Amino acid sequence: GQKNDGKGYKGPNEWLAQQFERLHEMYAGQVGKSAFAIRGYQRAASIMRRIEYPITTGAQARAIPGIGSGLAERIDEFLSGAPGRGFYEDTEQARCVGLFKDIYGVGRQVANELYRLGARSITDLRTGHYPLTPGQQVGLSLYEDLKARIPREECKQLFELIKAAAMELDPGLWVEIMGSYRRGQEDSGDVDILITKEGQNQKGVLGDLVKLLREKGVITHDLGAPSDWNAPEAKWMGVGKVSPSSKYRRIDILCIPYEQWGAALIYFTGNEVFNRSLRLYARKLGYSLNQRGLYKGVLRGRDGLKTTEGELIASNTEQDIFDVLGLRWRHPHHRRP
Ligand code: DCP
Ligand code: MG
Ligand code: MN
Repeated sequence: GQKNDGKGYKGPNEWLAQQFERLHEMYAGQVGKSAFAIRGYQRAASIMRRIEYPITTGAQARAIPGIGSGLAERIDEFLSGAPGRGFYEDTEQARCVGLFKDIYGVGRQVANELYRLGARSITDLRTGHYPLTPGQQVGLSLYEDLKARIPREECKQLFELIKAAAMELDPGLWVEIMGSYRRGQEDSGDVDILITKEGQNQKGVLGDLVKLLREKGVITHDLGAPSDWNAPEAKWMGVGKVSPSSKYRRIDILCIPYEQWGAALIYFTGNEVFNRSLRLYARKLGYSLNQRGLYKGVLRGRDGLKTTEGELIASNTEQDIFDVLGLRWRHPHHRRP
């Protein structure tokens, strides 16, 4: 081998080592890839540098401790120049799209567009000029925080701050924490809050609540305001934190009419797959279930879309709805498909 400007000895497999390093860089930070596989490429690079004889086939490398069949296949792909996994699937574009999709408000399509416009990293997006909506800009600026899971205890603290503010406005409000927290999960992606008021509509309370929480520093950013703050059903989406030194967290607040409490509880508790299977089950019995209630006599066109609303059968409590469907009430912790 030859000397390498002071950095050490370049062995006969330096080129292979660099191919593995390139794969490792592509994978690092990509969602949905196992950390084990990613580290495997890094390890393979150092093994390539340690081996003192030239490696010419994957089969030959397979005999080296630490080189499994997957890595041996990559070696054959590198050597043949075949468009295998290392050359084809794990392109820089795939890595960037995987990275950008983790930004709140950015889907696959926008992620691809950002790549096409030249962005290759979160820093590129932060320092360059890219066409992002106000919500996506919030997502980008809080990227690291919003990507993190929220520990159960912190969900509870946020819920209690929100509930206390709601009680200040109106002690007659019902405030509940929903989503993955209600299903008992140890951590959550966001905090989901459901609000109603017994006997009457909670019209207008959402706007007052968001304003109050903003003054208290609990709410810091808006991501989606309702088109009509005074509608009987209104949803706010945004960001907040339990204290100035804690992480920014996603928060959803849904306000609904009192009569819809049970149906909204089912909907907002989820999970999404459980909801879908419950709706399908209701449909098989001739009903229609949505976040407002359980309906009978809903007429559907050939496309399956509703042509009439039907008659409301149950919506006040979860039990009412499960009863009509002939199902035992299912504890939220067991609401998986
Ligand atoms: N929901 C649904 N269909 C959707 C989105 C949501 O039925 N397309 C319902 C079921 C979810 C609930 O709303 O459980 C809350 O939505 P989230 O996206 O907040 O999901 P989770 O709270 O279940 O999980 P996470 O911890 O990721 O927030
Ligand atoms: Mg949630
Ligand atoms: Mn949510």
